[in-house]
Amino acid sequence: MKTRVFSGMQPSGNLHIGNYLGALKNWVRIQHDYDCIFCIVDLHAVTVYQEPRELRAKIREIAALYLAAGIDPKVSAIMVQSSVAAHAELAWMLTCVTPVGWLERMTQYKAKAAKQESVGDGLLQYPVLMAADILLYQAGIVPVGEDQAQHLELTRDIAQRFNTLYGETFVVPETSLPTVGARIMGLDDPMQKMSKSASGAHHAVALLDPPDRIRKTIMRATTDSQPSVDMDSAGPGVLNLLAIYQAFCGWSDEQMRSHFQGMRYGDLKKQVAEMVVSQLEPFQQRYGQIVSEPGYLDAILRDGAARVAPVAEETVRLTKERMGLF
Ligand code: AQP
Repeated sequence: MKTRVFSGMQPSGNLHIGNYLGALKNWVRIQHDYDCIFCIVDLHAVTVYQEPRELRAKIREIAALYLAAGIDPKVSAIMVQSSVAAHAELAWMLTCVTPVGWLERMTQYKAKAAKQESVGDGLLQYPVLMAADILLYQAGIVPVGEDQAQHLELTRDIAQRFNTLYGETFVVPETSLPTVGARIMGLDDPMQKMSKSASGAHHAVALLDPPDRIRKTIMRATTDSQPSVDMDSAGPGVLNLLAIYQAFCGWSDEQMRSHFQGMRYGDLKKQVAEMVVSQLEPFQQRYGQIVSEPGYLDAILRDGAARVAPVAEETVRLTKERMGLF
């Protein structure tokens, strides 16, 4: 039997090249080797306010982006988190074995809570829901970007704590990070990770940005005071541009060095921009075809939910039995 893989993205804001290089590209690569479930985690998105009509549209947009990237719905299940009620049910059971101190230590919680006047409980509970998403399907591998590694560690801790308290119930999952592109940084500020919720106009390249905008954003990227690339002393902005190029084209470190060493920053940016444009153009064409077929996406999402629901229900049944619930 193939090892199960679970991963997801929040339908909050526009997916960017960080989401693609950190996670989605990896999903496409491994989908034939594992039993994959790729989720649109809408219950996570509502940990901060989402305008309902926009959220409904975003869920379908993310599904179309998964397909455009190359996820094959005949091979992998694509589903929406809120369409399988067991996610929320298991989350409650796991909440009851999770010390609040574990959640308060999460760096993403601290960063997001610091930006809000009144912090919703959902923001604190977010990693428990994420643990439920993964443990519900007894996933062995979770391919994510580096920003989610801490949440994955917490998932492992929650699974181990539950297994110790109630007996072997959950597979303890492994994190899978890409070797290049695990943490793409903001183009306007290479000390911050590229993020959907960041506000800067030239912070990120969104997967659906038109070529002109992609070029403009990359040409404005923050670098440093040196004139040209020195692979041994490059600052974070230049390293970020090189990482984007390498993650898209798959070159080795040696190929990168022999191509870019000594190149002027203006030329580096032009080459990165053309690489991103050329990779996203066919992707955007496929996206256009997918969204032009009425009913296609909803049918895929219904099918995905129907495929995974029996696994989820069995895990909830087992968890309830272990806990002595009715
Ligand atoms: N900058 C990044 N570099 C590499 N991988 C990244 N991921 C996110 N940002 C980067 C990976 O993308 C997947 C989906 O992320 P998410 O939708 O769960 O949200 P997130 O991790 O919180 O990403 P964002 O873009 O920063 O969204 P907001 O601003 O809404 O919080 C995950 O696998 C993540 O690791």
